[in-house]
Amino acid sequence: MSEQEKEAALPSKENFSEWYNDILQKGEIMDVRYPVKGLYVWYPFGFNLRRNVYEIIRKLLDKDHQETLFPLLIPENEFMKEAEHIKGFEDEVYWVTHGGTTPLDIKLALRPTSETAIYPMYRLWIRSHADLPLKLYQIVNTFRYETKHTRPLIRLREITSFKEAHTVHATWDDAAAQVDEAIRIYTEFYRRLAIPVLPSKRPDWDKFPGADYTIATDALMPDGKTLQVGTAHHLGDNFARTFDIQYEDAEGEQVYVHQTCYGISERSVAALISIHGDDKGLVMPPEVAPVQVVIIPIIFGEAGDVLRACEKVRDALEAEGIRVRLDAGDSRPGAKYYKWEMKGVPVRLEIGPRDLRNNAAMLVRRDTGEKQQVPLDNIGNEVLARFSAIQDALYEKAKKELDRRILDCMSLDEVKGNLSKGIVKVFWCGEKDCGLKLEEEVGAGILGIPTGQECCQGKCVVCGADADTMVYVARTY
Ligand code: 5CA
Ligand code: ZN
Repeated sequence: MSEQEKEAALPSKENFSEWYNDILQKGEIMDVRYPVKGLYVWYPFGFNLRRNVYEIIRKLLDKDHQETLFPLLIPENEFMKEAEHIKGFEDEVYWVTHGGTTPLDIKLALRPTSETAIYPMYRLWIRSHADLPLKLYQIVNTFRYETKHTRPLIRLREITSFKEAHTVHATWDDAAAQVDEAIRIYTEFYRRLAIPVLPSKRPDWDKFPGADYTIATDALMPDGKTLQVGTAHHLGDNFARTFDIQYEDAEGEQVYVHQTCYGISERSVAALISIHGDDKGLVMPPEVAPVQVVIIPIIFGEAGDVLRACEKVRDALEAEGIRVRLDAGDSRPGAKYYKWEMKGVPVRLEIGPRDLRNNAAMLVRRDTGEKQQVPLDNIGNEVLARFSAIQDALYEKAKKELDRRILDCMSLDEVKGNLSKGIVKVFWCGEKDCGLKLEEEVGAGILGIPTGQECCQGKCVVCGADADTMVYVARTY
């Protein structure tokens, strides 16, 4: 490694926090030098990754949702209607108070989330049971004056990639089914990013302000802390009563609707980078990688034949719809490997005179470093087969790591001893007092009760009473 490369190298991922900050810059994901706290700038490369990630969620939702776009500004009188909701958000709202030098009659909130922008319109749009269910989503920026430590992609004051869905249903049960469906969609979305997530029902004190209940999905970060990467909320008819959203049922009665909302943010990109990356840089599932294949010519003396072969391979891959780059620049091959490894390009093809004589290329996988000669005649299929192998391998690796780091614990001391390793699972009687005491004693949060898992009988780790549920507990971002 040259001096220059050493300087450009990442800290080891063992020092996760430093590694994370560094990779955002060196991988050209985010520039953190914007002069407002909690606001960051997408580099074009990072934005390209974001676009590919959001393309997946769009496609998944477009099957039976419609995309929409509501205003950023919410008038104070609408924002203040739902008591619980205000309590949850009032410390986090940015207010627009002036137009130029003129004070506004009605202050305007920068949306921290869009219930209070959307639901007054739902009131106008929904008339009868024939209008239901209604399932809309938007991908927008939202603003939250976060007071906890801000971090790029993870805790933002301007969330630039807030995907929020807002659905309306005839009954409470229909809305509950939609919450489950949302979690199913999110699990599939994260599966495509090769990220295993844990869905759990948040304890009551940690639900979304204004909701009946919240189901969240969490991902395990390399440092053992969890990141909440998606939430789905059952809103009951709470907002319907506040915003007077009613429909005429089959008998001609006016009935309040039942609603859900569910959101994800660029935390999805944070989890992707953190979970798959390594000491050499980004590692990406091929589906979202901005560059999927890089071709490096290995030239000794006369370049002509090798370059022509590389161009042919590039054209063949492009014809398959693969995002490919031919790096024919002047740097040494080693420097090029280094650069594209940092950028997380899933497949590298090296083509030199010897390969050409065999009508082959050397294929190198970013995730494992494995090298294999592949025939040029069938290069498109070879590459595509490798993409799906990489996708599967990334998921399997992350899943194994997650499973390894979920630890059953039977006492508070055991919990304390194991939290640095990952997520612990303990019996909890369900009493709020015990839950809060547990959180305080161990210095971590209850994520919630795992959904879709059968449980068992045990004793609450706090009070010793009979318990028939287990909860995940973790240090969280
Ligand atoms: N209206 C609902 C559903 S869209 C809502 O606002 N839910 S939320 O508050 O839980 O946010 C949805 C998701 O956005 C969270 O699960 C979390 O993954 C992400 N998120 C929340 N706050 C931030 C933040 N400050 N920075 C980055 N992501 C955030
Ligand atoms: Zn208890």
